[in-house]
Amino acid sequence: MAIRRIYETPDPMLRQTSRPVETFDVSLKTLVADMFETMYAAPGIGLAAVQVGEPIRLLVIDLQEPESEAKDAPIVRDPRVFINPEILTTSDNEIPYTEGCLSVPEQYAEVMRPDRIRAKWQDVDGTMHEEDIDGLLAVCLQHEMDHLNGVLFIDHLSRLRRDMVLKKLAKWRKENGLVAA
Ligand code: GNR
Ligand code: NI
Repeated sequence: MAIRRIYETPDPMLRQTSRPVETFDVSLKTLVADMFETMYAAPGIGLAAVQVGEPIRLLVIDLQEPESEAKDAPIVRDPRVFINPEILTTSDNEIPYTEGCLSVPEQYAEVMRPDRIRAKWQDVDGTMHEEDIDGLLAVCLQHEMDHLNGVLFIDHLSRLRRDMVLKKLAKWRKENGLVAA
């Protein structure tokens, strides 16, 4: 297992359209394991393969919710793999959620998305699944599926709000010594 480098905006890697996964072999399973390790280390709740430089239609999600409301409740891991995912239907009702992205580090903004989707996808063995999805999983799956199409959450914002986020990102990178002054 290995932690992979996460590509960040404006790297053109993130703007590619990822290609379908055709071979469900052992190298795919290695990539999935690396993606979980990278996502947990970041930490994040989702990661698309293109974010680690593999433009294929694969994403992982783990909402990692606490077991109870109690402070210090153990985190329950629920790793989920989505390969060649497709959205079959979306609800008419859109809700706001404050999103972040490991490829737009430390920046957050409210995005509107349908609150329920019906999706189908394959798992690491190539088996098909179909499910109704809502809540945070629906938000995260739509965010990750955008990555497969070269779309970032900031693309859903008005030009003004997007420019504000990018300006704050540049400031954050400067303050953290991530770009030349
Ligand atoms: O870790 C992440 N948190 C998050 C919060 C709200 C909506 C979407 C996300 S996904 C993000 C990790 C990431 O960048 N996935 O592509
Ligand atoms: Ni993201």
